[in-house]
Amino acid sequence: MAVKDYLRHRFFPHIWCPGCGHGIVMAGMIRAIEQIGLKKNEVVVVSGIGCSSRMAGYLDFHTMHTLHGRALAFATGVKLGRSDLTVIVPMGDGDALAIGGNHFIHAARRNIDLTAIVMNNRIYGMTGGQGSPMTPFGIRSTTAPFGSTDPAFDLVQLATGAGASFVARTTTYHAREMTKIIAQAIQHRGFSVVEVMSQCPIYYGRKNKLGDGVDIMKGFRDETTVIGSKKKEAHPDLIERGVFVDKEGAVI
Ligand SMILES: Cc1ncc(C[n+]2csc(CCOP(=O)(O)OP(=O)(O)O)c2C)c(N)n1
Ligand code: SF4
Repeated sequence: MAVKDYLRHRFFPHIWCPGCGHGIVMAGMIRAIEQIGLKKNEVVVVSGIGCSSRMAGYLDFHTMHTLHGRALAFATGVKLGRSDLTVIVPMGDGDALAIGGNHFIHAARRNIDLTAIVMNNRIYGMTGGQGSPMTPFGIRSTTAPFGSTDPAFDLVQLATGAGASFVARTTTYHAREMTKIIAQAIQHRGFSVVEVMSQCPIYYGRKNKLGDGVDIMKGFRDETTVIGSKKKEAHPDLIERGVFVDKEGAVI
C-alpha cells in the first residue's frame, strides 16, 4: 500500500505548517509499520496534545487522542488490556518531557511494551513557541526572548537512566535511517524510545534565524553523526545518531 492508504483523508488538509518535520516522521512510522507487516487493526496509536500529537487523528489505525502529557498513561492501560496489539505513542518534546515527564520516566522504569516516538523540535509548537525542557541553553523561544538560561535534557541519557530497554536517536533529514530505527523500536519487546530531531521552522526556526525547514534539516545533517564515528572523535560537539540501548525488555 502507499503512505496515503494509511491516512484518514476526511481529516485533511492537515494543520501542519509548510516545512514542519512532523509529516516526515508520520510517513516514516507508516513505512515502518508496513515493512513489519502489521495490519491496520493490529496497531493502536495513542497521543496527547500538540502539533505532533495530531497524528492520532490522521492515521487510519485504532487511535486515541488523549490529554497533553498523559498519552503514556492511556497507552499503558491499552497495552495491559490488549497485550496482543502494538501500541505506538507519537509525542512532542513538551508532551513527553515537560508536563508528561513523570509518566515518561515511569513508563521507562516499568518497561511495558510501548514505543514512544518523541518528535524533538526543541519547542512547544502548537501553543506559540514557548521553551521546553529540550530547548538548548542560549536558544531563543517565546518565553526566553534573549535565550534560554537553562540547559536541555539529553533525551537518550534520560531514557537510558530511567530504564528504557530500547533507546535511539535519528532526525528527519535521515528519513531511511529513521524508518529502520522506528521498525526496530516497534519490534522490540519493552519500552522503546526513539528521539527524532524534527523541525519547527515557524517558531524555533524563525526566532533563532535558522531559515526554512530545509535549512534546519541541513543543520541536522551537519550537526549529527553516527554513534562511535571518527567524525565524533574529531568534533566532540556532534550529536550522535543510532541505537544506544537494545536489551531485553519486559514480559507485558
Ligand atoms: C493540561 C494541558 N496543559 C497545557 C495545554 C496546552 N498545550 C497544548 S499543546 C502544548 C505543547 C505542545 O508542544 P509539544 O508537546 O512539544 O508538541 P509540538 O506542538 O511542538 O509538536 C501545550 C502546552 C494542554 N492542552 N493541556
Ligand atoms: S507550529 Fe511548528 S511544530 Fe507546529 S505545525 Fe507549525 S512548524 Fe510544525
